[in-house]
Amino acid sequence: MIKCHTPHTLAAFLSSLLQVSSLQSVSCGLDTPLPNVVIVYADDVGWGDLSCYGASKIETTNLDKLAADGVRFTDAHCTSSTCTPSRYGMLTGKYPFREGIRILPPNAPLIIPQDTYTLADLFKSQGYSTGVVGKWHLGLGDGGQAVNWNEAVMPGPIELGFDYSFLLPSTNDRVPCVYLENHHVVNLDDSDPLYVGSKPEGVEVTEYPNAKVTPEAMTYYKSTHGHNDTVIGGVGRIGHMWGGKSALWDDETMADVFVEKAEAFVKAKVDQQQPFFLYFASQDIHVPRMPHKRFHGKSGLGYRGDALLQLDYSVGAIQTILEKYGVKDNTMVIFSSDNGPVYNDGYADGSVVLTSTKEVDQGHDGSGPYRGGKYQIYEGGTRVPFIVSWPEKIIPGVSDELFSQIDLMASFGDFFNLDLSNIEALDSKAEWNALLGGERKFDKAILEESFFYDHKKRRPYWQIALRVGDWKYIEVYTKEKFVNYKGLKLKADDTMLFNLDSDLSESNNLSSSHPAKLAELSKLYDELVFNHE
Ligand code: NG6
Ligand code: CA
Repeated sequence: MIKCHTPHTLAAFLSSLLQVSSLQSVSCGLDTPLPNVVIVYADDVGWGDLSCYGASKIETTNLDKLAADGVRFTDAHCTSSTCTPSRYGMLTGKYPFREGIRILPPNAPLIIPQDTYTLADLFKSQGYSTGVVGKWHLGLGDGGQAVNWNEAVMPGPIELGFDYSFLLPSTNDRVPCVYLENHHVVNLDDSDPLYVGSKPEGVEVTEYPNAKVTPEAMTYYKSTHGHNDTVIGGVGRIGHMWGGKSALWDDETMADVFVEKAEAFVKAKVDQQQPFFLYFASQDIHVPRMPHKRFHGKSGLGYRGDALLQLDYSVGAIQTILEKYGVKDNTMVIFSSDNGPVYNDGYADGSVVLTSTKEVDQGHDGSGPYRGGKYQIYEGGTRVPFIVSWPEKIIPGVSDELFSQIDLMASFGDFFNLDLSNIEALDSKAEWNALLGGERKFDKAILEESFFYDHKKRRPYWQIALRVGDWKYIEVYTKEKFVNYKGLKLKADDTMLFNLDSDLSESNNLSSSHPAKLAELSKLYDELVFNHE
């Protein structure tokens, strides 16, 4: 299905680099080996959470250094304001709303069909070794029946093009609280098998406290609404699990474990002289925020701030690893996040309560100047930190170009001279030049999506936004339409129109006062969302 127009020649490589605008000049050695690529994907980290993006209450030293040595994007986006959809979008190059992708429950099957072409497949086709370390949250198993965690757990990342995987299977607030290395749960003891969701009758395995029955078991901090099923490590989790005690992870060492696994992967590939693609998906700073004790109290911003420092540590550790094995200069490191910030997301960890427009904790505003955060369609939900470093090639700078994580797939395809035109519904645009800090080549339109369940009104809000330059057009759907969507031409219940140039905080809806702009964007929206081939 995927063809290489030409082999990856030096000429092709040079021409791809020459597309870079004068904004970013690059130099190219004659014996350039393929660059390694590391995507560091943070969880729930907002635009305003890093000091290089203007946060003044916290110092994210290593991320600041990465930004100072690379390109820091000010208008880059994840596809969605929640985790599973954003990860789906980045790894497949397809907008998640096309398949109705939502946050997955603990025991969900793999939501990316095995024959899907992924970012890992793309790198693998070019001779890279591919690895994923960290949070997965894209489901595991074939969906025909509940996953048997005591046998080979598949399909998963290995079946999607990754040669190696070391996973936190779902989220750190969901069971099962065990690591999965390739197809197997790590350190599982046969005499205490692991069950998730339900357990067979009459089986004797470790029983964990149920937070609803014994709330006093939540000794780390308390949790509420849905996060109070199984208590593991003194914290309530979403979903039920039994057994697998020897395999339980320790939240406070999770970041160190991921760094250790990343190091082993990098070392092995350098030893084998093979280029590598590593998708390093940190659990920080998703709830429950339980950083290692060495970070406790260090930020002055509570557990959330301390977890940010731990994330910053992980980024520094990865840089140190790349340096140690002599590959730092020719490794492209991309740092970003799967959605915007949230403070109180179910745990009484000292964070302030979510407000409808802004979340500010002790003067620290995780969405910076933007409105909203996680779960929301406003800029705070999807405009996230995005930093690209590649010491050998990139001249440091700041890019204000619109960029979406959806564009990573085709941009790398461009770099490798691949023809991706046959990939089903590929939304990805080949923006290699923009990725290196230059100008965007294709239209300046990207889509953003959010799905929010309003517990009070008991109905979901599903929203898709179109960004074109400074204009932002949003369609809002409610329950019936949400349920029926898929190939149907729907009329939204509501529309919004903002101009970010004059209204950064999206507070002035111009849909009545600017009918011509509204009609123009509505037409383009229909083309991109509904008439997409
Ligand atoms: C929500 C959880 C939230 C978080 C989120 C996933 C409730 C009430 N809320 O359903 O705590 O786990 O899912 O976050 O259960 S994400 O970053 O992985 O999308
Ligand atoms: Ca997230």
